[in-house]
Amino acid sequence: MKVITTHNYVDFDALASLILAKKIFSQAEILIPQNLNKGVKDFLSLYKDEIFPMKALAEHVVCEDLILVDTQKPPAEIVEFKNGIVFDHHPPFLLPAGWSGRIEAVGATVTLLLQEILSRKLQLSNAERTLTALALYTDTLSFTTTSTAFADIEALFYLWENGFNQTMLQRFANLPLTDKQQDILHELLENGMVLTIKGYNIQIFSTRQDYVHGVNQIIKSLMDIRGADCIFLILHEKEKALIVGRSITEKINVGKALGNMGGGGHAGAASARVLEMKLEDIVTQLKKYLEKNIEAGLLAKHIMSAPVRTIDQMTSVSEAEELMNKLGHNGFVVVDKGKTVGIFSRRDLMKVKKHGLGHAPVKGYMSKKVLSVLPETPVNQIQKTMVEKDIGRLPVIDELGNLKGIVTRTDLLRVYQEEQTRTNP
Ligand SMILES: [Mn+2]
Repeated sequence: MKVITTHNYVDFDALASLILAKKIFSQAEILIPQNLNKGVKDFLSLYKDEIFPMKALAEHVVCEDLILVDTQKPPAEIVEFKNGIVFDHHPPFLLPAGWSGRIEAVGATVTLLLQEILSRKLQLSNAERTLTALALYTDTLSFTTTSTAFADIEALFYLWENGFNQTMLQRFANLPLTDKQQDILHELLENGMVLTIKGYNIQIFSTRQDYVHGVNQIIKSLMDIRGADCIFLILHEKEKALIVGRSITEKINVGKALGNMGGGGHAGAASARVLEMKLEDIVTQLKKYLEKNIEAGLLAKHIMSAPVRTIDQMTSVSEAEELMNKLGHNGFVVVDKGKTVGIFSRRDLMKVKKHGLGHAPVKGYMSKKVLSVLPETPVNQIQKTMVEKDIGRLPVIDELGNLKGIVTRTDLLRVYQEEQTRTNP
């Protein structure tokens, strides 16, 4: 007997991978784990007749070939098998000894299986393409996770070229929160703990439930509402807990953080089950790990431009304009006896020019509320300040009041550009 199966709490990527694997291994039988995500359950109740029939994964399965998709760990029900074949996109990206298949860093397992199907010139039905699209969109959070790869976009391209049901995609990929999920979300929002570690905003939420339906959606809502860089959600009952982590920065690897507690997953999404651990101990252990392992991001002093070209507050507006044009700057830090007293920008210049006051000193027209940052301020905090206060340049001033440099939007963009080149060579 040949068996295709996947991980428990079947999500769309797992379900679609079962179906796509069946196309390739047509002699094999799909055995689907008992617990299905809500969206998957709803999808199956609609599409039951259009996709391959599936039997439930029951206890004590002995088989010849085991085809595992979207996971590398055989379910406990599989007691014996001879040949292991795996298609997965979770780390480690290394086939276990004696296994065949593909384990690669892509956004969804369906991407790998679709490549196999296309290379064999096999066809997909509209229902199968719709399911594959659902897997791609949900597993990559609409192509925004850092694990999203070019191959996922190629898969998407194929699906768009050949067509799928977009109404179904919309219906299932953006499932609104159920009443129960909303209740839990509200409860979580009330007890969240906010930590700032090396400039990153990390939030830890917990609830006394051993299982919550649609935990991914709840975390996504928490991320959206609270704007965190990284979130941990702890579902605990007595001394058992499920910890789920999400991170939107490559500097915080939740896969490693939860791997440290016996779990695993991707850098951006992971989970761990722990036994015999109190909530306080879990939080303490997480904090300790993060404090030790989060790489400090870039700081103001690393990206600022220095030395800063300043002008005295008595400089005339027209002189300042001339300097802007000559040096190609869009603003100057204004000083009085070496002390920073304001910023005179091109925006301020435009306002004065309307009134024909070129001879007047910049002192009267500069922005006097100068927000500044310390040389040690992390870049992500600088970005938040710039966005929230809508300012394009921040002087970097040390504790003694000395002007050390300036950070502009251009500096920030350059940092993101460099980061991107590093992740997508
Ligand atoms: Mn997956």
